[in-house]
Amino acid sequence: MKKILVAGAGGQIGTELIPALRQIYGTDNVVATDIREDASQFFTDGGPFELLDALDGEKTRNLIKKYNIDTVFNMVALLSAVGEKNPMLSWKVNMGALINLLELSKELNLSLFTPSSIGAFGESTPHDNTPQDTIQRPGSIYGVTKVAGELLCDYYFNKYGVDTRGVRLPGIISNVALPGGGTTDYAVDIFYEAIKCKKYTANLKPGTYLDMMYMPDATKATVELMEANPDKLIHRNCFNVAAMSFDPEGIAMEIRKHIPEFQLSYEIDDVRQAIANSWPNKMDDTCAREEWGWKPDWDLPKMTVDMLAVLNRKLNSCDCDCGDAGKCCGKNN
Ligand code: AKB
Repeated sequence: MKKILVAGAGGQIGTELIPALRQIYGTDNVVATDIREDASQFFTDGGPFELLDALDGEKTRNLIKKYNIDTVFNMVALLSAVGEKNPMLSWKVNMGALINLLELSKELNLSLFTPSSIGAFGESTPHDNTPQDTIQRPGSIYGVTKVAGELLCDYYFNKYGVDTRGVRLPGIISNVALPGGGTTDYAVDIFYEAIKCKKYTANLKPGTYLDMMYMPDATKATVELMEANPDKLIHRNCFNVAAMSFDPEGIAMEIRKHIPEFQLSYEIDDVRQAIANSWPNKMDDTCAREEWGWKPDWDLPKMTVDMLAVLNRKLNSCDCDCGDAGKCCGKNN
């Protein structure tokens, strides 16, 4: 049985990865860690939670030893839009956590999962059916850290034999914790506003197609890659994984099938739009399918039905203003 530590467990993905991992490997075998004390509110099953700044190598080493950890999931990251507000902090956090965890993985023989992102691609990348191995010249600092991270993880595997693995995640849509500071955040927010206010103002233009994925598929990709037979992995850092691709009009049309009066308007965020323009419309994930059997379970129609059902229940007890429904009701309540 794996003994797992998740760094950055209080983020959008970590909050759902922890329960998924605990269901598979046992509650006591998965240690949730986060720099924020209030992150512990997400984990109410009695499993271990530790306060940890993943940039603190000494404390991370102590926790890894204390819990006999053999596998680490590194979910620490400042996302793309917030990274543009403070590029130095983005570099410090994203690279600092990774290099600490790589060094500890080398020293203590750990397996290490680190997600990359569609953000690892840039303007000169082919945008349609973006290949696994292609040009990666991102224009955002987030993208720069993701490419550097992919290269570092491969370096540690090739030079030291560290078992590093990762996927290039699309925008992740979930009904538990909200994303914070990403370019694809609108695709979560739109559901809260559609239910609460029957209208939404998108910050990306119509025609801005991006890869997206429902959270259950993101946790499935993460777990399945870490369980994959290493002999079959030609690539390691990182695999394209795709599930669906849509623009703001596409998701609005899908929501309208359930809320016919839903209205979409636009107020473009120039920083997010520039980032989104440089990202793929849709990635080719053939290598993930061939090397470890990746296959998504959720497409846009199926996800929309589930998101609306779950959020309808959640928002029933939540009194919020239009334009703020996501932030106000988006907690784990
Ligand atoms: C972001 O928008 O920054 C993230 C991502 C696609 O990596 N959701």
